[in-house]
Amino acid sequence: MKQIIAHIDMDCFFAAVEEKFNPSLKGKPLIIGAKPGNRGVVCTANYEARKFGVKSAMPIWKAYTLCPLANFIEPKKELYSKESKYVMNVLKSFSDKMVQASIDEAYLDITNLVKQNSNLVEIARLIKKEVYKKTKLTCSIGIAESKYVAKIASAFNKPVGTTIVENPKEFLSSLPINKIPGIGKVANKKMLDLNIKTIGDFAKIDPFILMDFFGKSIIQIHNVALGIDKTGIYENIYSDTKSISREKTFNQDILLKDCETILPTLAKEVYDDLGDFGYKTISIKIRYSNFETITRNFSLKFSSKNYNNLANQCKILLQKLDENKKVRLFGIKISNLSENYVEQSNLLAYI
Ligand code: TTP
Ligand code: MG
Repeated sequence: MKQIIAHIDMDCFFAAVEEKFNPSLKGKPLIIGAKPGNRGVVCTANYEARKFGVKSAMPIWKAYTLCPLANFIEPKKELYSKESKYVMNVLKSFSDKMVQASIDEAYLDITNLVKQNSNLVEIARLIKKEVYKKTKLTCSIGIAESKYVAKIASAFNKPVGTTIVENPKEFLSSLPINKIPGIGKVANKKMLDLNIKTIGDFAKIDPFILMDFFGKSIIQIHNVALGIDKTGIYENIYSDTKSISREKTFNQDILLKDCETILPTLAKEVYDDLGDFGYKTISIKIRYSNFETITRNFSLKFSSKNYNNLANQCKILLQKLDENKKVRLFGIKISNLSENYVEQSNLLAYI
């Protein structure tokens, strides 16, 4: 039997958790992020605030301009992580093949479940009902034979939506090209330069032409567009391109040497998102008070999954810069991620 994968993504997760613990916030625009008047960005907004054009990662001053009457709440990461664990536990109860992909999303291989109940709408309804019963939070679900198509599908009909994809090529064809996971800002711009606007446009292009522009890794992404991708929940076609990052904009510029104080917290947030991956490349980003922005990278010989390694390498990268310069933003990124990581210290032990 062919594999069936469900991608579950919580609806406006941080905002929904806030509403759960304070129901008086419901029904009105709610923005989680920095407080207006401070520097920083929107983490997320509830669906009422999104009607005003408020989006994740938007500067908070812009969100305030669009929706000044919204409630603004600073994020409570520990609370959201705790709620995330409850959600993931519910999802695990449906299938022992489950991979958490971020704080609010997971892939479930439901092939075995489908053997008992072939009604996919019913399965999705049961999952949503159980998540809500145990957490009082809602989610959206996409179901397909490929994890990437399932992910695109879960975002198709939000909130509380279910999208089942039987014909992936047809389903994807009219969607904008940047809906394919892995097509970020840079690739999207290149695609538009090539007059590729939709996933359907992309599917029609000869893969050999695409390789000239995007390299070999584009072939698997092209297979998603063609509707022939069958990537399972434990596989990853994006390990080269995937990265995890966090950055912090300071209310007042700080000295570069003071970035070391917040480094452990930022590194921990990045590390906590790593899930089953190991990282190879560590980068720091610094924006000085004059907006000059620099990045510095370091690549390990082997993948690591070690927090101290990450924090130490960031510190070393920071210490190479001019410690007396004023800094507006500090960011940490890990990339070159792989699921089959081997801890460097273990390898050395064998040599
Ligand atoms: P998402 O699942 O991307 O967004 P969401 O759950 O808020 O909304 P949707 O209904 O569209 O799924 O991200 C999950 C959480 O991650 C989100 O609630 C807040 C956090 N987040 C950030 O802090 N910064 C970001 O730029 C994004 C995209 C998310
Ligand atoms: Mg979500």
